[in-house]
Amino acid sequence: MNQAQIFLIAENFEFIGTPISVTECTTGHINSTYFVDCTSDQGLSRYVMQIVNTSIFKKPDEVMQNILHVTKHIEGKLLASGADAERGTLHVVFTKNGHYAYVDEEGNYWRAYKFVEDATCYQAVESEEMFTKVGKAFGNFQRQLADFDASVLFESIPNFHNTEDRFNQFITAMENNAAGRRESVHDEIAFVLRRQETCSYINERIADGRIPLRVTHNDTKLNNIMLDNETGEGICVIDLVTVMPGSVLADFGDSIRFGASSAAEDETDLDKVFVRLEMFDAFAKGFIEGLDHSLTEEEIRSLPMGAYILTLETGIRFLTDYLNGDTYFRTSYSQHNLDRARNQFKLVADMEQKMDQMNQIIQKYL
Ligand code: GN1
Ligand code: MG
Repeated sequence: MNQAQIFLIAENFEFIGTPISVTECTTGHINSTYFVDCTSDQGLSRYVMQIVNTSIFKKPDEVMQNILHVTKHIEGKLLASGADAERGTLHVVFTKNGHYAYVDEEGNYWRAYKFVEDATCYQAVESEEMFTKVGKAFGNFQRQLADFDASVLFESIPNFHNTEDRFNQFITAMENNAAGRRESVHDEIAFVLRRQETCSYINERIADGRIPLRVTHNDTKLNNIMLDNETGEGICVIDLVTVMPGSVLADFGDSIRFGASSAAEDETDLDKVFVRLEMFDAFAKGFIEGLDHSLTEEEIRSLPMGAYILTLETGIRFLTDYLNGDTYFRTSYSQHNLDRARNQFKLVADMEQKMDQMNQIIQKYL
C-alpha cells in the first residue's frame, strides 16, 4: 500500500493531527504494520496501524475484544501501582465512529494503537543485562495477568501451543504435499519424526495437573517487547493477539529460542546457530524474578524442556508451512520457511547436547 492510501485509511481513526509520513514495519511474520506520524499544533503524534491477517485471525472482532480486556486490566495494575500507564501498555485508538477497527473497501481489517514513545523494539539480544530485563518484563506481564478472568477471552488461535496438534498438522501437510516439496525435505521430516514423543511433554503435564494453566502471552519473542531508551527496562509488552490460557513453559521457551540463539531466526550458516547458555541464564533470572517467585518447583524444573519444545514446535511450524506452500508466515524468498526450520532444528540439536547444562543453571533458581 502506498502512502496516499494509508493516509486515507488514517483519516478514519481518532488521530490527533494530520498524517505526514508513513513507514512500513517489516519484522512481523503475520500482520502488515505501518508507523504513521501526524502533526498538529500540539506537535507530533505517532501511531501504529495494522492490517490484521484475517486468514489467520478468522474472527478479528474477537481478537480486538481480547486486546481491549487485556490492556484495560494491565492499565488498571499500572495505575494502582503508580507506574507509567501511558507507555506501560498498548492503547487502542478507536475510529471516529467509535469502533475499535476500520474495514476498508477491499475488506482489510485495520486497527490502530498509540506509538510507545522513547522505547525501542530490538531484533537481537545485545547483552545479558538486556535479556534479564526482557525476562523480567515478560515475567511481570504474566504476573499482572495472574488475577485476570480468562473466561472473558476468546481463543484467538485454537491449539496455538498444542505441540501434539502442531505435530499432527505437520503429518497432514506431509501427506498432502500441497506444494510438491516433500521429496526435498526428507532429512528434516525424519528429524521431526524421531522426536514425536517429545511433542506430548507439555500436554501431558497440563492434563495431569503437574503444570498449571495460567494466562500467558504465547508469543514472547524479543521483538514483541519495547525497551525504554533511557533505562533499558522492558516497558511495554506488545503483540497481544495470542494472550490465552497456556503454560509458562511456552512463554519462557519462545523467548529462549529467539533471544538466546546466537543468530537470527533465518540465519542459513548453521555453524553460527547455537544456544548461548549465558543468555539462557540471564533470561531465566529476570523471568523468575518478574514472576515474583510464583512459579511452582515443577514449572521451574521444566523450563529447559520448555525452551527445547518451543524451539522444536516452531521448527515444525516453519516446516509445515513450507510443505503447505507458505500460506501462514510471511516469507521473502521461496526457501525462507525451510531455512527457518533448519535453523530451529539446529538449535534443537544443540539444546539436546546442552540439556544437562541448562538443567544445572536452573537448579540455582529452585
Ligand atoms: C509469529 O507475529 P510474530 O512475527 O510476532 C507467530 C509466532 C512465531 C513467530 C516466529 C500469531 O510471530 O507464533 O513464534 O512468528 N505468531 C503467530 O518468528 O502465529
Ligand atoms: Mg510481533
